Amino acid sequence: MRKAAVTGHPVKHSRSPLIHGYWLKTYGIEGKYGLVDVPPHEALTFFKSLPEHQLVGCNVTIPNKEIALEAADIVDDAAREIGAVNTLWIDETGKLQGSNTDAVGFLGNLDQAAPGWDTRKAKAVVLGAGGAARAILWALKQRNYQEIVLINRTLEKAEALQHHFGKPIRTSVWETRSEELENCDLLVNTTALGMTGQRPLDLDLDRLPSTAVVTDIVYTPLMTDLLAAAKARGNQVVDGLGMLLHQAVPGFEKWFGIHPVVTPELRSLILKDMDQ
Ligand code: SKM
Repeated sequence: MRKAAVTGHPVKHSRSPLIHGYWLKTYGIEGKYGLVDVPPHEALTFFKSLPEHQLVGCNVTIPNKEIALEAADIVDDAAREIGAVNTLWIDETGKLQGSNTDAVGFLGNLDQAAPGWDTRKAKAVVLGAGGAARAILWALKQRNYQEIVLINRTLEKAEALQHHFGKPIRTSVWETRSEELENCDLLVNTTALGMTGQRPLDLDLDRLPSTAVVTDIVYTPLMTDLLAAAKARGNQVVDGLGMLLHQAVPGFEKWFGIHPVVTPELRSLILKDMDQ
């Protein structure tokens, strides 16, 4: 019986067991997907000894993604350039491989929820320069956005990412966030502002073109203030839950051998769990 798990610290809030459990059942696979709390000081040893924990691989969530990058014997371009690993698996030769599927999850979500979202790609505005922003910047570069404006409250953090990822990223100070929405085709919030328990994201959408797509990587609540305000003025909006569902796809395929589909039924299952 093949077993995988989500690892993090804390981790009990994770919906990954529900997602993978749904696919195991849907495809009739006799596998298991659990949840293991791994504190950062134990993470390197844990990742390097997955077989001893009867695991063929695992998802890695906060705060261990950089440690997982260090633990892996082989990492793909996405993980190396993003600087974080969220999916680990043991390959046929016994080596530990690592990937970052958050970027793929971000793109998969938009492709499914807003087909054609990247037809116009003159300008994307990304709010926030934390860990999550790295995967988003990498993803948008993959789709050849002409200009990506990175805005963060601490400009130095944005500048460090701009330096790391290079063109076509340009930084701008937090005070310009509403002005920068002029001619914007895609607006992405990667900050925690607007999340349950956090302050709201204070953003004036007046200059945002009505054709712009707006997405938030936060999914609690599903309809953040940003998405509600954008929707009310006619913009197409995409919530963050789909990113979580789509980032899970490559891991499941590596561990259990089937490329699973993100279905409306799976989404409903997670939404039902979130209501409880
Ligand atoms: O990158 C993902 C991770 O693979 C799983 C996860 C979760 O279970 O909450 C969240 C993200 O960090």
